[in-house]
Amino acid sequence: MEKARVFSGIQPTGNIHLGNYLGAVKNWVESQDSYENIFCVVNSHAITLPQNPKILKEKTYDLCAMLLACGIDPKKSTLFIQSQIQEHTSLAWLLTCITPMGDLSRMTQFKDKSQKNPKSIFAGLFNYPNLMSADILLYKSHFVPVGEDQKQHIELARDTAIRFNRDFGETFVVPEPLIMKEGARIMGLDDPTKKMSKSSSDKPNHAISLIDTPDEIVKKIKKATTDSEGVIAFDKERAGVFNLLTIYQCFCKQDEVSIEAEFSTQGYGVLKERVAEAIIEGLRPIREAYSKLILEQDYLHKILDKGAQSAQKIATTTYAEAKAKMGLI
Ligand code: AQP
Repeated sequence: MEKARVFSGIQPTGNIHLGNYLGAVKNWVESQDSYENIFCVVNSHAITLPQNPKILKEKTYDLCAMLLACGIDPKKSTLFIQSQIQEHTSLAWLLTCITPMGDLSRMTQFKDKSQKNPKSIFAGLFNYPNLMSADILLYKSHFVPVGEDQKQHIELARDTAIRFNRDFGETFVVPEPLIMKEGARIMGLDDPTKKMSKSSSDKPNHAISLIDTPDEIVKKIKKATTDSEGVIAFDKERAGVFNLLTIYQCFCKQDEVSIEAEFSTQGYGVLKERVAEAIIEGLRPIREAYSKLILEQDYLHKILDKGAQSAQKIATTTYAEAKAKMGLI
């Protein structure tokens, strides 16, 4: 029986952090045997906000190496760079022409990012969800493993697929999000009411990067915001402690009851020590693999070329089908 197809992407903006890993990439790695997998470094999404071209190029390759270090296995998964397959932007245009402006203006990520960058609100940022729909629909993907913040965009991709199929004939698979129960929304350590985000990297204690050293991890976790209650429980109302416990749970894979029992007689000092230890041990193999892979540029380029070739075959066929259905010559 053919396996269902999974597609997901990650932007090469800033350093990949614990939220990206626990909310998305870890899920990609762990489910590689269950699906046909296509993973993409979405650099065309990155330019919806201003980027330094030289740094963007470097970060794109760094992120590819990091995904391999996290455990993306090129024998089981296709890994490629979005801008190498032109059909992503071509299909995005077709989808832009059937997406109501009202739907795009409801996207919370557009509202958040335009508020954060009031001087750089470009049309690309507004149209970002159509490029994301194109990424997913181009590969006729059944599932899209993402963090909770991307749920709204996947709903839009579903609506777009349904609209296209209705108006032009059955073409796209209507995709479904795959969102983890734990880790779907890791919050900022400095402000646990806001999601951990690459674009807040100017705040030194906001996020843990996958390449942080053990000392840096200990320091950041020590400074993480908690509260004055002193009770260690999975209580969503107490966002700081809840966030630390969630991170711990993602690494130790125990249920909430046993974790609460483990800490029932402990204070926040011990909680922070154990959370830091769990992160350091969980990220150690990734950091070690990354430090080797980043030196093997030929190997990296070979994998990316092979990935782009596989992706191109599917992209060419789907785009030709969609284009013809819309009457484009
Ligand atoms: N805090 C988070 N918790 C859980 N999952 C998260 N993801 C992002 N932040 C968290 C998931 O990571 C995947 C890749 O994200 P992305 O880089 O493509 O886009 P993003 O959501 O814009 O990531 P950032 O880190 O928050 O960057 P900026 O600062 O640009 O907004 C996605 O599956 C996402 O859900």
